[in-house]
Amino acid sequence: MRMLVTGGAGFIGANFVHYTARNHPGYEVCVLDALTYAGNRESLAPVADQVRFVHGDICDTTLVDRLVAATDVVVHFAAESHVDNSLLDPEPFIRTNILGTYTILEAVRRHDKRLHHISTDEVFGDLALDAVEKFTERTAYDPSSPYSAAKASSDMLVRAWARSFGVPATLSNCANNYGPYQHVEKFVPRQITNVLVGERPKLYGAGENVREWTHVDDHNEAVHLILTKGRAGESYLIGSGDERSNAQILALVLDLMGEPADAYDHVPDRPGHDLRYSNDSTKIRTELGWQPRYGDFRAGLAATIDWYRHNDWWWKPQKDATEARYQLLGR
Ligand code: NAD
Ligand code: TDX
Repeated sequence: MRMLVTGGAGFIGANFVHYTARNHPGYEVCVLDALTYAGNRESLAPVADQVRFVHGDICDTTLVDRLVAATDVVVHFAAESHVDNSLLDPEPFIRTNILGTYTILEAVRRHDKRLHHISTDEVFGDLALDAVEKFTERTAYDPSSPYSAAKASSDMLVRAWARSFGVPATLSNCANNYGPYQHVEKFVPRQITNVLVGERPKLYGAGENVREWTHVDDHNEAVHLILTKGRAGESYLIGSGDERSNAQILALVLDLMGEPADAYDHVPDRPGHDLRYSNDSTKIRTELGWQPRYGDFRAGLAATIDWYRHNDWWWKPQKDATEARYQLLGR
């Protein structure tokens, strides 16, 4: 199996490449990544001798065409992924998430290749805190931010190319991920690394917003199942079922790191802040037999804290620039 992984130097993509090298050592993996501020080649260092790395842009039609022609399957992670950045400057989100996905789709159409497109539960908008219903594969798209609108657009393109051109594509919409190699701009690593550098963690608004936390390896195991057993043209929602408010997560981080429970700051809320995400993942559980292995969130979070504690060489170079961006946003 030859596999082209876009965005393989990012958080989930790099963990996917590690997972693939561990569990499918016979696969030939090629990573295509533009190494934006979010990409880090060091994340692939442990598997460098098993992976071919191409430094390039998914909007580069000629390059993408050549790489897609030489693969069996494309797993498409590359994206601009951070909501707060999309509020500061939406342009790269439109370019990479929409035009980049279009470029991939045209290449897989020309060469008749299998595509799996990685998406997010944010395309569905949000739920009330007390809502009984969850997102399902049939929930209407209702994105809130430039990030989620651009991801929703990319999903729509994938669906259209599958239906109109018969492109053998699948999609997945996963809930919030946590684990090693996540950029320090994201909620969990930002708070852990703030504690590690002696800064106070930052909670948006009252901290009542709820996310469904899924370990990155559980996400990537689901992606592998979809690649081998998923049905072309279908979408699959992925989520652990473990919902927690931001305030609860922060309390756990502080507790696990031996900090007082009130050792954090409230900062102004994110405009348009989605209240709650919650995925009904019955379809992937029943059709493909997926179930999360990281059932104990506290243990998974403790291991993640441990990883950041022991790998400051990986995240320290990004910390100051990240906090400078947050200063511009007042958060
Ligand atoms: P990330 O920001 O950590 O990594 C994105 C990677 O894409 C980086 O390596 C970056 O260099 C690369 N990239 C960006 N623009 C590119 C371009 N034009 N050409 C080539 N490479 C480019 O993101 P992540 O958190 O790993 O997310 C990966 C995917 O998973 C995204 O599609 C995201 O929407 C989706 N997703 C993320 C989460 C989450 O919790 N992080 C949850 C659900 C879905
Ligand atoms: O410092 C912070 N304080 C805070 O309270 C940060 C960075 C975030 N937050 C809040 C905002 C959210 O309610 O924490 C929650 C999680 O924030 P993010 O890590 O920015 O994630 P989110 O906006 O939920 O989006 C994530 O999950 C879905 C990923 O970044 C997306 O790529 C994915 O699609």
